[in-house]
Amino acid sequence: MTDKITRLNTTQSDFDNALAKLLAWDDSVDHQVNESVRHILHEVKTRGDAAVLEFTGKFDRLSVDSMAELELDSARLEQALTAIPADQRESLENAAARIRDYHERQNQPSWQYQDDDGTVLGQKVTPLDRAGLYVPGGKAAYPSSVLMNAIPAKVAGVSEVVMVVPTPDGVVNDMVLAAAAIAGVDRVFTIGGAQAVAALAYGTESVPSVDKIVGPGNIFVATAKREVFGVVGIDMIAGPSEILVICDGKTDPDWIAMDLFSQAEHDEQAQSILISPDADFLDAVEASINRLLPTMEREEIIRTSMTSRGALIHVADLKEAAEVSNRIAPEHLELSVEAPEDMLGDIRHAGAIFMGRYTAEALGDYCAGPNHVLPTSGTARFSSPLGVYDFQKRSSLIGFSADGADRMGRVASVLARGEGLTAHARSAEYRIKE
Ligand code: HSO
Ligand code: ZN
Repeated sequence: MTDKITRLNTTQSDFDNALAKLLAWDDSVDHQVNESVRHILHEVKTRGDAAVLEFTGKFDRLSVDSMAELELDSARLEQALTAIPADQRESLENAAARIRDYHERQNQPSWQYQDDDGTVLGQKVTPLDRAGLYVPGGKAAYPSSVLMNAIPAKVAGVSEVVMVVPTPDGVVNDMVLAAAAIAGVDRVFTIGGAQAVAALAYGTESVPSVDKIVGPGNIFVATAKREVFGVVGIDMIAGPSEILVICDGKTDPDWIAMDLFSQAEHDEQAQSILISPDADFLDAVEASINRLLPTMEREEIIRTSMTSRGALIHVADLKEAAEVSNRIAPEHLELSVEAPEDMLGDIRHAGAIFMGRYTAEALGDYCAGPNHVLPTSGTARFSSPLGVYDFQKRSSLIGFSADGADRMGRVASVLARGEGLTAHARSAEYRIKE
């Protein structure tokens, strides 16, 4: 490695600053991107299919006469299932079954309870009618992400999942289509970019408008999602992948090096950090990194990520490791230690926690069962993995008995008059007994 990986030690006097600098993440808005996205949104909103076709011709070099040519029917999805190698199909099916099982446990029932006077209060859970799933084209087209986004929607009870996936130059990824078939995606359009987000948000003659748009995408897609938020719901704006490994120094250093690489290979801006109380172990992992890096297919991406955003951090003990980890609030946290359960109480902010030496984060990316769409860039401080609850909403239920209306009508009346809202007060008072 020409550039070295950053080394930090919690005893160094400028540790706080050094850590803040390491985590700093530039997500400043690019005005040029903003402007072109706004233009695309406006065009699709006002001109529908015609605009989508034009932008698809321009950006994906796909010139077709009608949107019908950009929709793939279920026969095409079934064909993809038979086109991919059998082991890929089996693994997708195996992963899908585990993801489904896990997410089924997230389903929360509606509930009601009754006051003594017969008043009923409760919460009714309803799935969204329609969800839109954005799937990137090209090198970031992950079939696993199709499963992770579409299965929770289906488990939640969403009636129609509409997937969009760009196919630049007409190149279709059969594994993505096979994943869509397995996950139960209802409709697929081969469109992408801001124009696809606009079509899902506003609807066109051919593309139905959805209630929420989920799924990752490039800067144009992310900007478009931000812009249409409010017209539709969105999941989150995902930043680059992150992994934080806390190791007691007793795991094979090669395993840890590869775990760090596993997220670094996603993106030059991905962030892989190792924290350990064992300085010799940090040296050993660094040696593994240097030895293994030239063997990696994505060597250059990993090198850039590891040297620009990666770090090896020496701490006093595992307690301090947990404190530093909470400040980072990583997307993925591996507890590669003897007794991970003992550390759990100290861990407060992490998208997903991987417990023990055998739990490679990569298993979570594909087939453990929990979702791999997780909060990044420190947002695990206040948000959660994508789940069934993201595809449902809750309505409050309120049903007063005559006695309840009498009792609470008096309270409402006083408060309404205090706010100067007489119609509210009288509406409550009509139902008060003489
Ligand atoms: N680690 C990514 C998800 C993914 N990994 C997809 C492999 N394929 C989310 O941070
Ligand atoms: Zn990954």
